[in-house]
Amino acid sequence: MVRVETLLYIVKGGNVLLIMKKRGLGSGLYNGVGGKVEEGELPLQAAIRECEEEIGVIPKNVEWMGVLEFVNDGSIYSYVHVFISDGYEGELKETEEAKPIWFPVKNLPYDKMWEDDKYWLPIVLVERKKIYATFHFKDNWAKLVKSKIFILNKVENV
Ligand code: 6OG
Repeated sequence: MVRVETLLYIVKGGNVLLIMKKRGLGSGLYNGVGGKVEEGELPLQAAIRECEEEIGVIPKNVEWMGVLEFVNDGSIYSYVHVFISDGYEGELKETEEAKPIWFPVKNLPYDKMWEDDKYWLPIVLVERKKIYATFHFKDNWAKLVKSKIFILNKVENV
């Protein structure tokens, strides 16, 4: 089954809130907050819920920034909806799943992040452009072998 997941980045004053993921896929790596979209939920709702569950705060002014398609060993694994937010309500806390940590947007710990992040995250966080991207990994996520990033630049309301 293809998963639909979310990733949310709270960006404030040139810094971005990442989590050190403590369990699940990508544990030991820094990432945005997020997880699976549940039955009957919109990706935006899931992004807000996951943020509250993982670090105890409600993100404000959440904006959709695109979709990432992840393929592992030739099989589609997930579609991840990406969001940014400009702040939050509540008190940040560490949970069993995640530890929140701020980093300067222009100096992210890419050596301790998923290999795809260095290619697309600056486009979203610094250039503030919306994207659709595909990333092909092999050997059970060990190596990124192919990627393509489309910049979305026109909206048609019909
Ligand atoms: P759980 O399955 O533990 O949530 N995710 C990825 N994030 C990045 N930056 N790169 C990837 O490259 C990723 N694959 C998955 C989506 C997994 C969380 O990790 C994200 C979810 O937020 C392969 O519930």
